[in-house]
Amino acid sequence: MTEQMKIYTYPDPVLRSVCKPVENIDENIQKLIDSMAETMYAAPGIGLAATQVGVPIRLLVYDIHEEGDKRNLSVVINPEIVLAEDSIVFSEACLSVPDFSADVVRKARVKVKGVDREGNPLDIEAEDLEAVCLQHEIDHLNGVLYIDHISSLKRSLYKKKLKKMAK
Ligand code: GNR
Ligand code: NI
Repeated sequence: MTEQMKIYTYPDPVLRSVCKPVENIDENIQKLIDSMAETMYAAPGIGLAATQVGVPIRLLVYDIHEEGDKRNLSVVINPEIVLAEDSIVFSEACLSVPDFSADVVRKARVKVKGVDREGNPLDIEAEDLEAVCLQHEIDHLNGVLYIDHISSLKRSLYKKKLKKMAK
């Protein structure tokens, strides 16, 4: 049985955690992966980092296919970007930064190493949306949000919007 988890939102300090590597892929990690997947699909979102559900460890899940029968969960434990090339501008959103989106400059292609949920080594070559998603999620594991990559003017617009919504 799995349960959905709470997604922490900006400016919660947990989102600024620099996450620790996963050392043992045990039963608790398997449960966490299942709960994160359920939380991501329910949101709905195309990716989720453990930080966002308040667990500061280097684990992310993603699935860039939005259509039902194409969906295929990817799990990356201890991800590392080993190659990144060319630039892409992508309009990003984040489950932890509600009611906002903005263009971010990212790498268009990345190679990411890590391990899967069985502990097998992973070597992912990604481009476009998948590359953007991986960079966005790996940023989360380092306590970085996409709004850190936008202009301070746009960021202050978002902060104003949050204040208004809180009233
Ligand atoms: O669901 C999400 N969509 C998205 C769109 C553009 C760029 C990045 C993302 S990731 C986001 C889910 C999320 O917040 N993951 O951390
Ligand atoms: Ni996000």
